[in-house]
Amino acid sequence: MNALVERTAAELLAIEDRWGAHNYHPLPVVVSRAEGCWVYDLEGRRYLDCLSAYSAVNQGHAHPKIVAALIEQAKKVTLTSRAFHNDQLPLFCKAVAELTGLDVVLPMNTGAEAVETAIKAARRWGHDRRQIPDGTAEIIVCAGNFHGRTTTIISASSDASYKRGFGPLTPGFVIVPYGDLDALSAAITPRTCAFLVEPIQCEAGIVMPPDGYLAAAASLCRTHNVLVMADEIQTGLGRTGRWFACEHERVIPDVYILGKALSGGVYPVSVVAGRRDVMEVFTPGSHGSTYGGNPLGCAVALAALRVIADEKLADRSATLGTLLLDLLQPLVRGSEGTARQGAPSVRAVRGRGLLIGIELDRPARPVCEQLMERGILCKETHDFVIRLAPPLVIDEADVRWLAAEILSVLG
Ligand code: IF1
Repeated sequence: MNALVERTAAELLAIEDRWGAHNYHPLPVVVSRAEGCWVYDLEGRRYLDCLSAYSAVNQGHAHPKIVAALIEQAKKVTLTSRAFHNDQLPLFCKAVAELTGLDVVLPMNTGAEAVETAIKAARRWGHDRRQIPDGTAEIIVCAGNFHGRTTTIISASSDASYKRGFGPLTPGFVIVPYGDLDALSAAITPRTCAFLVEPIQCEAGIVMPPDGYLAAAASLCRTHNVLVMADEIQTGLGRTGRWFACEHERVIPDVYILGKALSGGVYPVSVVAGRRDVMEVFTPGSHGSTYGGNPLGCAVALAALRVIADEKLADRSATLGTLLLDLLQPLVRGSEGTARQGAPSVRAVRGRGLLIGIELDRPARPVCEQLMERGILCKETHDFVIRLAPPLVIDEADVRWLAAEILSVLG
């Protein structure tokens, strides 16, 4: 029990294996320190972080301005509950509303909680504003979606491994193929209250819908008075080269769901931002969370948003993402009309901004292990795709080094 005893990585792995639940299969690296794009293991080896905690650390690890905000606010007040007001929440709500172009903001903590909040908002809006009988509202979601791990959210998943044995599940979700406008159109009924969608499906393997899909889906939904709820928990806040991935198609959804980088990886903060008529369905006593909107989280999030703006991280993501995609082109067979051979195992390289997937014809895990040996941490998604999503503060030299290492491992 003596915390002062220094443990080796092998000892820590053994302790975690014995005492921790086995709901993950992490790479065998034990991180004990991180700064910017780099994480350090117990022996002081450094690795380029190409996961960024699933895009929570867009601003880079331990960003000094975000950490300073955390420390300053922690010395003042950390938690009041919503039974009282605090002096950070109003400014945070205003900042998120102005950023998203939406009217009203409801803070929660984790992504899944924010998605749950959006689901409740959509159903009650359907009931109160569209006279959909209580208990019959439908929300359309896409095959391959990932919106979180709660019992209701996994009910909307098309992935059996997320659901097995966890029933009874929550009814009211209709699954359509991602990127298929006709299927969406056919699925809309008088009971449909909302369409919940990721502008790019990350967990599915950085899957991008056909150009124009999001805009056309949004206009279809508008025609039928169905809410568009964009889950930008992973794609938002600069990751794809814009503040929000919806902007690539000039879509402003009725509801934005944000989390992860909203606090730069420092402290969990999520929000639902929505149109006034949607968010007004929440009246006192109908929804809440002990930690939601706490002053510590709000101060951290305000600083985290300021960093994205001040350091122009969305632009940086666009520029460096384009560079990285270009540098990876030799992996792609016959690209740009050339007779290029490509890398034998690579099926496709795709992405937007610094959110890039390399799809292989074989399991990606061994490649991730090889990259780890070379000082690069990335994580496979859905077995065959390597996800590259470094912090947006990465510099050009490191992008070039990363590309060279990947070419050398896969080439
Ligand atoms: C894990 C995946 C990524 C999300 C979107 C909601 C949530 C997430 C679009 C829920 C969370 C995380 C959770 C994390 C792994 C990760 C993930 F592989 F599982 F799918 F990023 F791609 N909407 N995504 O991506 O947010 O409640 O976790 O705060 O370990 O499960 P959360």
